[in-house]
Amino acid sequence: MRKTIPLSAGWQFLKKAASVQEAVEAAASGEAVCLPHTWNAVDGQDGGNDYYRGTCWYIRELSEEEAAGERLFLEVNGAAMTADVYLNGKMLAHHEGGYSVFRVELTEELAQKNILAISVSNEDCDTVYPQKADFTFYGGLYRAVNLISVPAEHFELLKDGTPGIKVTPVVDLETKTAFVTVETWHNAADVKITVNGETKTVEHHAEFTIENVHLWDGVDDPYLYTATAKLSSGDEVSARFGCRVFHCDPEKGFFLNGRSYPLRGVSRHQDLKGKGNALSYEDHASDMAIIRELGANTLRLAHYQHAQEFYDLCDENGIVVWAEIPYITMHMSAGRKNTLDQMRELITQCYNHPSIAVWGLSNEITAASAVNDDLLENHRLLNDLCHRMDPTRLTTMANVFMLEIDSPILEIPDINSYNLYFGWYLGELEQTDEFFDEYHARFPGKVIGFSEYGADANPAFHSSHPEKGDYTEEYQALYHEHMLQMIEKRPWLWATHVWNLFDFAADGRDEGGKHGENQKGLVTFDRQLRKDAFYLYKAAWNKTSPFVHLCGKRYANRAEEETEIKVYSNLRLALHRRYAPCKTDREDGVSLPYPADGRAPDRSSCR
Ligand code: GCB
Repeated sequence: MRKTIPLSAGWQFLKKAASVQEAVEAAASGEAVCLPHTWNAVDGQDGGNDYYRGTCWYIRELSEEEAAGERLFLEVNGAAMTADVYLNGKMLAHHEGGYSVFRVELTEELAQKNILAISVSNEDCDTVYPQKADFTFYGGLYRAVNLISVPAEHFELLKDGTPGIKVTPVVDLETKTAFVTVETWHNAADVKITVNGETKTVEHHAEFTIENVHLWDGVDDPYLYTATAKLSSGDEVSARFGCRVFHCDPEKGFFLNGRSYPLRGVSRHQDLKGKGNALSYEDHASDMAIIRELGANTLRLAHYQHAQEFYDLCDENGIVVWAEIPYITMHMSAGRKNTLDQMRELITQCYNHPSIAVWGLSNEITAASAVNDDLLENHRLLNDLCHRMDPTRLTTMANVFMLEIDSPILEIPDINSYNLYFGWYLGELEQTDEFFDEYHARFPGKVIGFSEYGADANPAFHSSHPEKGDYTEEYQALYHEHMLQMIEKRPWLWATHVWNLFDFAADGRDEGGKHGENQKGLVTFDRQLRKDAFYLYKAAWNKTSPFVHLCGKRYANRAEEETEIKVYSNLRLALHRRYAPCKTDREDGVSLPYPADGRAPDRSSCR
């Protein structure tokens, strides 16, 4: 039988670089911490770009009961950014990349008394991504660490953090049939694989046919099947999977299960005010609840591999996902291996998630680097790796606005996307429309999307005359009103992702009345406040929960005689008019919300 023991409590934390011997000796003087943990929860969020980037130690003794089992593995779900694992003073593993799962076998080194010591570093270097980007590179063991004990005959645990089982459903929509291939990796003679009530005993892989298949059909019906694989030793693994087909059309956008399904949503970073990236399952689940409230049907999980439990939530909620590695902003000539390693791990670990539709090769990689041979070659290798490992999904890239639309790099991925900030960092809102129209006219056969757009807003900042760069909630709302219309007129945009659903930590920032935060979120960093623009998208996307939102309720001190009351609603009628403070001529003193000039409400601007 397989047993998984979470190692959350009982760690001693040392915030210093040291040899393993020194660290173990000093452990008692360290700080007692529980996982998940980051050492940058405070200094990574308070501005100044001065958060601790260095090496720290996590030390813990394993109890006799924990160290039992025929074969014992340590599973680390996220160690940012690099980690060395030691058992009883001996180094057993080194891992580079802060966002993927890795495992280490401990069995051979187990003794009477077992001291586990993990050094983790988020120090800057030129080989591991990310190094330059607009978010805090939190350090720590910020996801779960588990012990997994398995019998001698067991499923593979080591190779690239594999789940040991890979499920590939191919769907024929006409006959409503799914052909499901299940591959497994193990050291036993055979394996029993079960899908949809049917069991086959095979060496490693089996094929199944599901008639009258229940599709994984996006937010409306994200149906999941389960494949289970069992060895005679009792070791067992399983994977949920979804049967769906999708494709992109340069003229018509994204299709799910044969019907047009425009992907309209937001991006998400994995951090929270006061907690950094050390999130609990409840934190992930409450983020997902906000995404469902908004009515988004797609998420770009930027800018790195997110937690397995979050991809699970996307599977369960029918959210179509763009998954990516942190190959971002600046190409490093010594970083090629790391991009390939992180992509291999991402695909190995996330392959079974039906929510994932595309693999993102890089983000704004030409922002601080030239399009040279080395960068192109790196992208070709990544693209080929994705196709080799996963012929069922598309590759994509998020390109920076100044990248020429005929750049050779755009030839590499299957489909493309641009991050554009016209109307915020530069230019006018309408330049976004012009940009996409020009692209579409010049390359009518190419699929293009809008991978990032947004404007910062501090919900304490207000104006009756909002302007680009003023950080007001009102400008953010105007910005998004424009973008929403721009998008609605261009159904060929295969996916659009607001940057960002939540404000997030970027310790290098100091602007808009806040230190260390990017405030392009539709929701604040602590998730406590939905900015007005949130309701604009909710009105457009949420078809199930009727609501009316009056904008500007935080704009308390208004100087003008007439004030603007803007309403966002997903009900059929919403008014947008200027009203004067009401004077009443009714006997009962009730004020009626009529316009200042006494005319009947103008319904021409109804959405
Ligand atoms: C971008 C980046 C993203 C930043 C964003 C911004 O293009 O991809 O990481 O946070 O712009 O807000 O400037």
